[in-house]
Amino acid sequence: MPTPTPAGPVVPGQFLGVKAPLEPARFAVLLLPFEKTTSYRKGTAQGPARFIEGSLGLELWDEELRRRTYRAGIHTLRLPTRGQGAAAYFPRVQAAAAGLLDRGKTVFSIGGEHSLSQALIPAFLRRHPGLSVLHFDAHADLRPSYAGSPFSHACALYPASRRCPVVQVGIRSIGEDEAHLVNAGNVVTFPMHEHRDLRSLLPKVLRALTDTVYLSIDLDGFDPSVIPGVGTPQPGGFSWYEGLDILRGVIKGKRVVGVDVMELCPIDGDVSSELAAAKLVYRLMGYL
Ligand SMILES: [Mn+2]
Repeated sequence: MPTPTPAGPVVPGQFLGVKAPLEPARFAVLLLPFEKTTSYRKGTAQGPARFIEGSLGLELWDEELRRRTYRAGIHTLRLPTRGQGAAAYFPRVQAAAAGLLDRGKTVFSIGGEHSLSQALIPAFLRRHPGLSVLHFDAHADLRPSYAGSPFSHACALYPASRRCPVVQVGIRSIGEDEAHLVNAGNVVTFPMHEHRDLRSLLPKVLRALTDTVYLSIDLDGFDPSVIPGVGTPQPGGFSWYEGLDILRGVIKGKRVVGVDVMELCPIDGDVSSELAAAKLVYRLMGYL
């Protein structure tokens, strides 16, 4: 466990163990423990709680950025599901995100399953009509519906792809039934096997995005050797530093207005995934 911090003693349930009031915090961490449609490994409902536990293992001083990012203020909120399905829970998610946006917060939403992005992205689109989405994922997630549900994790980006540009990186699993939606319409897809050279990938990604960007990160975009605790792992993902290079490049080159980090599915006895997820969020806050 970390020692008491300059901000005070470790506060359970708070990102990094540091409590900050909503005002004047720069960042909001919105915990969304929603899981209804997982199709392979189950357990992402535990993702947000384990993400918070993982964050307690981090140093508050960011060794790469050489600063204490938490001093900008990070307020942690959770939105319990009360057993609700997507039809009832997603409007609450959208309203929560919109309320935080109205207060000028930079919102990091933590899942939970990736279909939550269907509730989040519209809140950002309403506020930023020129928005585009960087979709970091192993899976294309473009199916209009899957296993009988349009709210499936396998459909996470379909609604956004009908409304705004969606740029996909890390992709290495595409269903035959969604292949016609890849690199079509608003969607620009950079399949992993064709884009192994990151130095040439980043400029292409920046060209495909608009100026204002929402980051939708499925942790399985990283290689399972980096983050094994995901619902549907796929080999051949980004290394830790490759992933950071892409995300840092987009944050530096664009105006990133919101981030979601989805599909953390903890493995009992292995804290590496939740620690990596928490470190990713803290590092992205630092880049911002
Ligand atoms: Mn995925």
